[in-house]
Amino acid sequence: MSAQSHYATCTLCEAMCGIEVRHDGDQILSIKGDKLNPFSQGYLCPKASSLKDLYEDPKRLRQPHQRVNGQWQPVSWETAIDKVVSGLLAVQRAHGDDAVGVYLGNPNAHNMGSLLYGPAFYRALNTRNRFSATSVDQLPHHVVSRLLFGHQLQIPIPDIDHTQCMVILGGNPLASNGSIMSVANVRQRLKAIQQRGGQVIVIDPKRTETAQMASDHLFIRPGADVLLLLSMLCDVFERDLVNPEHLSDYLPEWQSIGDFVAAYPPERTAIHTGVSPDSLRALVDCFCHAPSAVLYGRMGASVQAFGTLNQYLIMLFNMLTGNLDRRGGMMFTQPAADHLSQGGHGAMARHHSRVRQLPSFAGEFPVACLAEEILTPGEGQIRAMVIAAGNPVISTPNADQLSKALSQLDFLVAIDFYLNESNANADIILPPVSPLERDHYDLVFHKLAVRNFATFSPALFSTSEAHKSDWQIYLMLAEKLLVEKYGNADPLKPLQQTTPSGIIDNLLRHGRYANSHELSIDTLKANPHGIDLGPLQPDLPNALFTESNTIELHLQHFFADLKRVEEVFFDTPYEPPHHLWLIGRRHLKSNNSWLHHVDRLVKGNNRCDVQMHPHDAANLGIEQDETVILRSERGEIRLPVDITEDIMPGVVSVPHGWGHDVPETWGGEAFAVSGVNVNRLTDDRAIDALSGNAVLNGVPVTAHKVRAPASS
Ligand SMILES: Nc1nc2c(c(=O)[nH]1)N[C@H]1C(S)=C(S)[C@@H](COP(=O)(O)OP(=O)(O)OC[C@H]3O[C@@H](n4cnc5c(=O)[nH]c(N)nc54)[C@H](O)[C@@H]3O)O[C@H]1N2
Ligand SMILES: Nc1nc2c(c(=O)[nH]1)N[C@H]1C(S)=C(S)[C@@H](COP(=O)(O)OP(=O)(O)OC[C@H]3O[C@@H](n4cnc5c(=O)[nH]c(N)nc54)[C@H](O)[C@@H]3O)O[C@H]1N2
Ligand code: SF4
Ligand SMILES: [Mo]
Repeated sequence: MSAQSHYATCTLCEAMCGIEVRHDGDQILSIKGDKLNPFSQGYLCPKASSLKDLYEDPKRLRQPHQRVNGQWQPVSWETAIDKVVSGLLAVQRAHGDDAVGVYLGNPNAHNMGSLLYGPAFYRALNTRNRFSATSVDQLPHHVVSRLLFGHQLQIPIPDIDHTQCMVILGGNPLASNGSIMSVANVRQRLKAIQQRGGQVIVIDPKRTETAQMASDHLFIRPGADVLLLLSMLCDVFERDLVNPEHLSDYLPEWQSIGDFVAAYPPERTAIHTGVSPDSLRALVDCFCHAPSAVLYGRMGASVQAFGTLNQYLIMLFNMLTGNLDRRGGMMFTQPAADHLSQGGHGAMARHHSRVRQLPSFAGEFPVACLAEEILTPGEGQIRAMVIAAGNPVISTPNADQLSKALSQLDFLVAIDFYLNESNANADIILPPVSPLERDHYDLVFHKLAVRNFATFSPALFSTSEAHKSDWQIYLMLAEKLLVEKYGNADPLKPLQQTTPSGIIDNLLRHGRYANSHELSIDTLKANPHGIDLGPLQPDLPNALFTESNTIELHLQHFFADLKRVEEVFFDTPYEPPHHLWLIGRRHLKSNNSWLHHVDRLVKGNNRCDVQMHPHDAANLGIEQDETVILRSERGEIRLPVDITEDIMPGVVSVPHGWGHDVPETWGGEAFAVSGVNVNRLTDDRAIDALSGNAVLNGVPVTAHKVRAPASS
């Protein structure tokens, strides 16, 4: 054998970087950025190398295991699938279909096999109790797109490559590499805005990596974005800066928006936001006078008490300034394999959760109510769970309660190649192959990308019959379950006769570039660096899925939440809080909860500590690196402090994804850094009323000094 290059896409985050894997047979020699990939142009972040670690890790599970008397034993696929299906069915037969719950984690979105074949299994399970990481993340974006544009996945994306003014509210793309904005090499693309005379403005309680390179940065008090946005809208009406231009025909009701926001002049909100009226008006001026501009809000703006109203107001602001569906503004994408018409538009409130009566969205309940559905006795109580590619004990609010709940289940199944903090108690674990061992096409992230582009990654390493991809696991589970339930698996015939790549091939051949670029899997295989399909294009009215063929503002529905705004901020006179506000952060070398066992990623400054402003540290008598106790209504954690002027006074920041303290997990090796689970502090009772999304930013906490040495 001699060294060869294989071109693929990194599956670890939303940026879709092209990689060149040098390998000699099944030995990976190096992973570098693919310079010829038109989307990422050679860019890569340090996480890409962990694809090699994942592939090689001898401790990664390669065979199903079942737990017998507390001991894990390898079993055949056949036995494992039989046991999973009989275990789940036993619970459903005794207690009803809803007694089985499902939690789907984030990596499902990066896995076309899970996206295309998972639904068959979950449909066959026929349970209402479905949950996912969506409700600790981007749920507000789906709700807003569902109502305004008629489809939950029709989310417009910042046209970063053409804008002259980009305002980033609660996102840190330099660490996250972008989200709901697939954008490789975001640093370069933000720099390019500035080089062409434009502005990048970051509004964040932290002076983040992104804020440091921005043209301007404004601190904002966590959770107060809704007031900033209301004041921005109030200001554009007051100063007659509203001009929806080409959008007027689609927005029959736009003039009424002024009535709802008139009560929020910047002078009324400044005390809460920490943004002075002058700064706010300067921001509005900069935005409104730019030839094109885009206001983009992410994690920090979405996963907080007013996440949905925030995303709605962001969309209104873009629309009222004429910046939706316009070059350099927020634009709809034109993906090559478009699955929009295939999936649900996003059914709203079809069901309500049993205990708290929270409404479902797109067939899922908010994960903030998962633990109570397991812990509260009664008909419909969840007694068994399937957790697929997720780690909810680390990622969802009130970790201790969920941990307790999962340990009480009668039956727990995991689809994962590692034991993690959530599935360590499972009865059976079904491990799929690692990313480089499966075909890959980004069904979701091409839809959310800043440029139309298509690329296909064939599996680099073929695997034997003994190893299964997620889609094969799902197909086996669905077949067995349908046969057991109904005597045949006939509904699966279309899936049995194809593969995920076959489905993508079909989508490409019937997609909008079928003729112009003769797109198919074969064409993409012949172009291993991917095919550029050009910049985002104005797409109204085609982009609309609404019955009226207009943008439906649902003013009463969204602005009903102003009642809560008044209660939270204005019902009692302002007083400085006696607590600190907890927010989250990401590190370039972390990926949610799941790469902390890879040594090369936890070296250096990737650590789990609490960042605190020097004023707060001085008030509390805390010095650099000392251990601090953070307490909330839900729990407490102890971790070292990092004192920095880069955080707003009154705010503390702790990264999520840590707290690796369960034996045997992640291959069983001791962690160089195990950190603590910040979601022991977050509260399952705190949700965004309009969506049920969890509140993970802007959580009230207190801090105290301890004398014991730091634990991480
Ligand atoms: N406090 C706080 N909490 C947060 C956040 C925050 O900012 N602050 N962020 C939230 C967000 S945005 C998200 S998306 C969630 C993430 O939360 P989750 O989705 O629950 O967790 P992950 O850490 O992504 O879990 C990944 C698991 O999937 C497995 N896995 C990886 N790839 C595959 C695969 O291809 N197939 C299968 N079957 N398994 C795979 C890994 O081994 C790991 O066990 O966390 C949320 N939690
Ligand atoms: N390296 C790395 N990359 C990742 C991930 C990862 O874990 N590691 N996770 C991936 C996932 S699942 C997602 S969803 C994306 C998320 O991608 P981003 O949305 O860019 O998420 P963060 O980097 O957490 O940035 C959120 C920012 O919001 C700020 N913030 C917190 N609270 C508030 C608030 O109340 N108001 C405002 N205005 N700002 C606030 C925080 O200080 C932080 O800078 O990243 C993805 N990419
Ligand atoms: S930014 Fe890093 S993790 Fe994300 S796709 Fe690119 S190389 Fe992979
Ligand atoms: Mo996420």
